[in-house]
Amino acid sequence: MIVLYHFWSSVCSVRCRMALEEKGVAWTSHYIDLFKFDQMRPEYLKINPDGVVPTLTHNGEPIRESSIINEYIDAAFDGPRLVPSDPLKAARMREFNRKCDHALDPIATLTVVKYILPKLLNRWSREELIAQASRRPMKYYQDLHSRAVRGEIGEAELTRARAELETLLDELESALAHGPWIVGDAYSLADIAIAPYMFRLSALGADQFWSPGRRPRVNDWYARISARPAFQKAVSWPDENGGGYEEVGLKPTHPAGGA
Ligand SMILES: N[C@@H](CCC(=O)N[C@@H](CS)C(=O)NCC(=O)O)C(=O)O
Repeated sequence: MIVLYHFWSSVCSVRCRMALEEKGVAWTSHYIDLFKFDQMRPEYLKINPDGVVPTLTHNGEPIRESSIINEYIDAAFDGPRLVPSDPLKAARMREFNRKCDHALDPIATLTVVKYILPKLLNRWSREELIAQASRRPMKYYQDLHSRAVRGEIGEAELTRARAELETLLDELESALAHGPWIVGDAYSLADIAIAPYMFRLSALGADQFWSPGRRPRVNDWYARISARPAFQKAVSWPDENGGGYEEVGLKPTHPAGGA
């Protein structure tokens, strides 16, 4: 029995849905609605004490951390290999994955201000959101959410977040000099690690980071990845609480036609 605890738009959840779909694994969805604070329910904290998504359970054993979950999915299940068999390429893949894991911070900073807070404010009062922020197990999310609700994340911080992502996208542009995918010829977990960020950036209207004239290799890579059925399926999971990105005036784009 394979269960993914996940949320429709969470970039880390999209990563794991992408890996499961690429491998053709049959899995069961357990939806954790971050906008209803399901992530802080005692029964979920038993399998994920940090109160974050995703978590994969396989025969009742929980596996946490999207990058680790994806390595597990690749090792444990049949289907196309997503970790290169060549040790050097596998090392390059893990280097890139680690950079992506660190870049969750600037993604979360942009996201909380431009997308999550507006959605939450349609459902909860500021007082309720401050109280919920203080209940979060991770200090990082306590601070991020309470500062967002108090309006303390200003333009300077958002500019710094965009600059960090520019650096990551420069590294992506360089990596793609060696082949169609990040570690060369083979599509791998490195491509899966960053693709959900790109989709999120497109929703935030930040897809000016890449275009045929600006980072052309990134632009072509994103067109290739957007055409993959596993990507399209992974980014199309519905907002089970309704409203989607459109509720707050955002519209993701990708060359395959949007999700
Ligand atoms: N390093 C973790 C990060 C997980 C994480 O931060 N997930 C976000 C969604 S992408 C979350 O659950 N946030 C909880 C919240 O906003 O309260 C992973 O890669 O799985």
